[in-house]
Amino acid sequence: MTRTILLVGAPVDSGKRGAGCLMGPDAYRTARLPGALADLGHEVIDLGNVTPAATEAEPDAHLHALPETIGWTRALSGAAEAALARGTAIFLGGDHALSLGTVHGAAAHAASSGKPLFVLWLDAHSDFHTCKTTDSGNLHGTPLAYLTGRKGFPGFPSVPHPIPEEQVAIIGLRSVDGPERIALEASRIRRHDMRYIDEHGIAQPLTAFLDAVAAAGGHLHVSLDVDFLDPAVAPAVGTTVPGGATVREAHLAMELLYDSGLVTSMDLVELNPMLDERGRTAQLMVDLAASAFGRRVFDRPTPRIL
Ligand code: HAR
Ligand code: MN
Ligand code: MN
Ligand code: MN
Repeated sequence: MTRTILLVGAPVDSGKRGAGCLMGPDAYRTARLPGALADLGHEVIDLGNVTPAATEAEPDAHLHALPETIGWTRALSGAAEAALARGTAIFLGGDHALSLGTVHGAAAHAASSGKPLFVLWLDAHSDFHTCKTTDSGNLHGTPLAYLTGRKGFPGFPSVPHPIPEEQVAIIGLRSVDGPERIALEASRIRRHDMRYIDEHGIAQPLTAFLDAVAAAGGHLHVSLDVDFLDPAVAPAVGTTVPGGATVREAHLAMELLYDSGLVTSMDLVELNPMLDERGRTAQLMVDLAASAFGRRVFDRPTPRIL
């Protein structure tokens, strides 16, 4: 199935202290994401980069760059809703704080289409802190709490369409803070840590989730954090955790997503090109996106000799 794919640059770098994710959108363009998708027959429209909305929010002593992140949330929600009205949206991050906005907008789009929105979070982390529970003060660790409607986000846009917890699945977990663990265990969020993947493979929990999305006739937003991957294959991220997904586990997840035909939007987050090695992480993320939109394993191009 060929689609109209809108690329939306989201150079968000306010969600944590180490800078560099603002270069992510251009790294994806340089690694030829638009061409890779066009090679698969899709119509690809690069909408360029979003800029944060102006905000009157006050800085907070504990929360890093709060006003900037609120401004991004507002701008990206609108950009996501507008892009989704035209086709399938891929958001080129930027750190994971961008999902505060993109999923907020995707939820509005789904609601206006009369469809339930499901969210697949491929991440080492659960990103389930509120502004009150975060120890680091880094807002990239909060989007799933915000989007599921938890309290504790003063100054942020209200969440008129919270994602019901049972419509969220996190796969790849191996670093969860104490308050997140308590909140997760009290929630109906579906979650599979790396031990579960080791024992059962990635296809089983993912297929079960996709079956639920299909049965509900839902839209599906996928949020792919670079640190879902093992740092040995994806070093360009500030929050590496050993023991992540292999190259093939990640590709299989993308291939199953493509086969499902369910993906309506996707975030590519946390790529920090400052930390990359000869662009290999950017290239892997581009290859994963290509798999998610139809590239088959035996169709992979022969790697170029650098
Ligand atoms: N839980 C930690 C914190 O809140 C680390 C969060 C890291 N988040 C991301 N995205 N890199 O998953 O600071
Ligand atoms: Mn739609
Ligand atoms: Mn994350
Ligand atoms: Mn993460």
